[in-house]
Amino acid sequence: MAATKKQTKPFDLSADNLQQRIVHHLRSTLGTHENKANDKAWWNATCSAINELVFEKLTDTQASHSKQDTRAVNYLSLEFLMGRLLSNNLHNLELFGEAEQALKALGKDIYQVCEEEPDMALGNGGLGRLAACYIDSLATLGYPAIGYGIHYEHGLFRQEFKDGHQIERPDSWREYGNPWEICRPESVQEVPLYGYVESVFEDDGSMRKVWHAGRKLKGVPWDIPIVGYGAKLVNVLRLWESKPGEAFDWDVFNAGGYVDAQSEKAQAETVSKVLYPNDSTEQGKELRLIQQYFFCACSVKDILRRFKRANGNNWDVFADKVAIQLNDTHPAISVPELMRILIDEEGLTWAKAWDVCRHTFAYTNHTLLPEALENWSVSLFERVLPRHLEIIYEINRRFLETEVEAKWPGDDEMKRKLSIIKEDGGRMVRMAYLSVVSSYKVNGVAAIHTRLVKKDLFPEFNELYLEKIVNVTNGVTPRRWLKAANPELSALYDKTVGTGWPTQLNLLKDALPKAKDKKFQKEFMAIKHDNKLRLVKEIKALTGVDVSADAIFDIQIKRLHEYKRQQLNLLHILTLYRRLLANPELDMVPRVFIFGAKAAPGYHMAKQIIYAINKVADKVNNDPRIQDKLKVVFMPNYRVSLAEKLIPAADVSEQISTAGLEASGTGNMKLALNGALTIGTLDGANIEIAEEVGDDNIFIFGLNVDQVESIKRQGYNPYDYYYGNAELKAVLDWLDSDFFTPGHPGELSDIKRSLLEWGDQYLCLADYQGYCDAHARIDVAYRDTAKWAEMAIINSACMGKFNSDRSIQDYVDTIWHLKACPLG
Ligand code: GPU
Repeated sequence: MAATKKQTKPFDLSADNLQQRIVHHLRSTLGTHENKANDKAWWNATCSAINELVFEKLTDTQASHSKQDTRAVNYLSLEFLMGRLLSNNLHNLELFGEAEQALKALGKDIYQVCEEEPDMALGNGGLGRLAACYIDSLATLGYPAIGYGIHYEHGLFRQEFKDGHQIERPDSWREYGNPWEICRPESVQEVPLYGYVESVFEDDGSMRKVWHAGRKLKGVPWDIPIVGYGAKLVNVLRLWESKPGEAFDWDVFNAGGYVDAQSEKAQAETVSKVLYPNDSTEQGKELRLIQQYFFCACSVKDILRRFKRANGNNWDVFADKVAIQLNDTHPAISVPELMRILIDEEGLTWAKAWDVCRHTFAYTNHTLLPEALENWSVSLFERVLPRHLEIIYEINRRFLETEVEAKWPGDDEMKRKLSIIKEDGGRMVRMAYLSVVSSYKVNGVAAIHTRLVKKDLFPEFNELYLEKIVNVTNGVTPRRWLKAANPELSALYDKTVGTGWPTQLNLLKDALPKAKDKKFQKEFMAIKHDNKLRLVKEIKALTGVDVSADAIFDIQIKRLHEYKRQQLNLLHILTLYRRLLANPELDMVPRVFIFGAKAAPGYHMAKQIIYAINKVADKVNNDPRIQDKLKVVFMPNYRVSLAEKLIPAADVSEQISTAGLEASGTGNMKLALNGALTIGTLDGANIEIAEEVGDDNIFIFGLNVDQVESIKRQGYNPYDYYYGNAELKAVLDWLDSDFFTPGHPGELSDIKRSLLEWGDQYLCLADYQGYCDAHARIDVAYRDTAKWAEMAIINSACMGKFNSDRSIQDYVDTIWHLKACPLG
């Protein structure tokens, strides 16, 4: 062998070579030419050039996996919030520099080319983005894994503002095709729905159940290659698109009682048409249940097909080869689906099938909010999935009669309490209970969240199943959220701690001795300033508002939800504004409050809060009296690619949920990693962030979980705070006036009502003063530029724990037990 030199990069490709490949694709794949290609074509050609390399590794990976046949994890999620892929793939292939050079030689700026890519917004928020980080980490660590989800035609809606109101527009991420995906017609699956169940008696006296479907859909798989960092292997994200099934039996269709005016084709394609835009709330809609079942049925069949190809009918080894992770309860129907296939189609006994399931499924819980816990009406289930309902009944019967009875003999109250079928107030299937009973492990997503899952959500299950509930604290991929999003800071870290940090994020700690070093502080803060200058331009372009990079950039970016308390942020902004109007000479460091958030289209109060922030922004930003000390910006259409611009420019990170309600949060990790200081409650992963950075380097305020519990127990009365705090009363009363909505008094009154008359469910008023005080501490701290720089450096350098590679390794060690299989 000639090559003795260790090849460190996945591909030894020069910029010249890449340039030729891009030009080749421009001409032969896209049929255009360098002289006339637009930026979209350049983007497309670059993707195609990269894809060539990716597919090579994808094929190798698949061959190597079939040969090794070790356990793989199947990550089932209704959401994968991927964002853009080009820059990420270039970084993971370690070809970003070469691509930059190649495009430059062709007269193109790589950042501009990357801007052409539409976000793959197949998710709502944290849960979907977590899934995206996790498949990146799985590939990076070389673990065999498949992500399974839905190939939505329309991802999360595009948000526009009209007179301050949120308007939802359809998102069409693949209107002109998508260069990353590969259709796999050879792996199409059929999905039955509706109809009825027949009991068939065999000659030997045994009985078998046959489900006669009323309707059949076809699931068409689209594969997106997932390149891990260093491209040790390429996994796939397999997304199912729904199409009408081949054979269609009208008699059964009518017998099943499902009648609808729309054509069958349109109906079939409706199933994967659009992502439900609710974050942490469930509405019990029929189409949503069908979406869930559709993608579970396709995925389970696909998993079985691969298993059988390697192992035939050797069901004894199924769980040794297959782990299925349920990303929240959304894919929980895959449990009765696997039971159904094993029993009705493969002829296994109940006991054997159940044993297989109980060693295969694991479930991640992402919330304690009661409105997010999925309960499906029994009658809906019966109509859409009659056989699955029977199976759930039987799972429940055996669970109650054996497990619950053994633990709490004769305790009918306990049986009622733990039943998978909720009987009072309309019969419902409790999907969380089904998931806990069927899984071999259940996990929460941050230490405090897991503690509360055990204590408040599933206390009896925790007693019944010792050690089933475990914690895996969330994480984020440092490749996207530092290396790609913040190239300057990445270069500084490369220089300071070496280039190993994108996988070994703990290495950032090696920069800690420099936290007090004046020169390092200057470099660190100069980078922050550059990032802020870039954001200043973006703000101007998107909102028309002028802001100064010398102000504190105070950023709250996340879904709009009352428990996340954007309205508390607003109350504080109003407080500052009032103080400034009373005293324009007030000595305060100029602040820019920046928001990014989408509201679920049917969530009235969330939309009111957006409207209020926009109206306050209009007024504040155009008030010459306050001399630019205060600016408020609501960035429209918050999404992954916008987060990548906002996060590197943040000074302050708002993580202000009511304690006990944010399961983890992941934006908190990304912002701190990029040198923002957190103002936050002792909630979710904030607690673990505080542990990592130390109490002196974070602005904690407000009630903790125990205090929230006790204040609620005593009977919380928001009026006590209203009448007890003159400033608070004044800003709340302000909302009733027409100051912010000239000629329309009362337009913002619902916010006040929700905080007083309607009980202030999320305790904003109780935390108001503490929050204002914490902001005052920030104002003081920011003036000491050296100290602030030191704190920012400490925050960034101490985020090693929140690498999603660590989370994935935790999953592997405590739940999945996988063996890494990197390509040789
Ligand atoms: N989360 Br349930 C969502 O984004 N959507 C959901 O439907 C549910 C939970 C979030 C949690 O709110 C957030 O705290 C957490 O960090 C994230 O999931 C990932 O675990």
